[in-house]
Amino acid sequence: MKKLLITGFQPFGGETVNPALELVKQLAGKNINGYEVVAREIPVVRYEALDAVRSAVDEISPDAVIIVGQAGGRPDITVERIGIDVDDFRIPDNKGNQPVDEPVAKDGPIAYWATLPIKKMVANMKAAGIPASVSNSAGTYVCNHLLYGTLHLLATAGKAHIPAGFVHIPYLPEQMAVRKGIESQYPTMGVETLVKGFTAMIEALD
Ligand code: PCA
Repeated sequence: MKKLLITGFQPFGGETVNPALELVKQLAGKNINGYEVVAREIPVVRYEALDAVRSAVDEISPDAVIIVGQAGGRPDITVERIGIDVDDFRIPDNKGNQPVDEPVAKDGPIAYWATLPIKKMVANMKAAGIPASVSNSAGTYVCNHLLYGTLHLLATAGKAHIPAGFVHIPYLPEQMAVRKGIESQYPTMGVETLVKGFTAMIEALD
């Protein structure tokens, strides 16, 4: 059976949960569209995140890679189109790194397109009744770092044929329930809805 590596980030920025990690735990071990889903937890730390993906790719030899992160404030599931060669962290990562306008890879190209079928993934989710869209920026924090870094890693390892990319997801309802005032007013999506969306999304893979 083919293998899908799906990764979820640890909590960051003062949160005690990351919806990405909660989601990938639910998907771990499932068989969807002929793929065995293999889940891994990723630290929100510059380069350590990339080391974790590199080891997982070496260990699992996946046929596709989907990296998942939280995009607090976004209302739907967003499939990222592009990763760019810059680290410009508005808040420090979980080890205190806060690069300003530094490259992810010094001699890398300025950007990589995600190699997943992003339009089909979005269409499948919408057909399943789950709000989803293409996003044209994964930001300049650890998520973009890992998206760009993974695509660069695959390209330079002769593995560019492995479809890979990044999906951002909203906050969980539980995260808003513990906040007060205006900070509790962000859009949320529950984990059951996320699982339904990702199941439809994975059906879009070849
Ligand atoms: N979201 C952050 C990093 C980890 C995560 O889940 C981001 O969007 O960069």
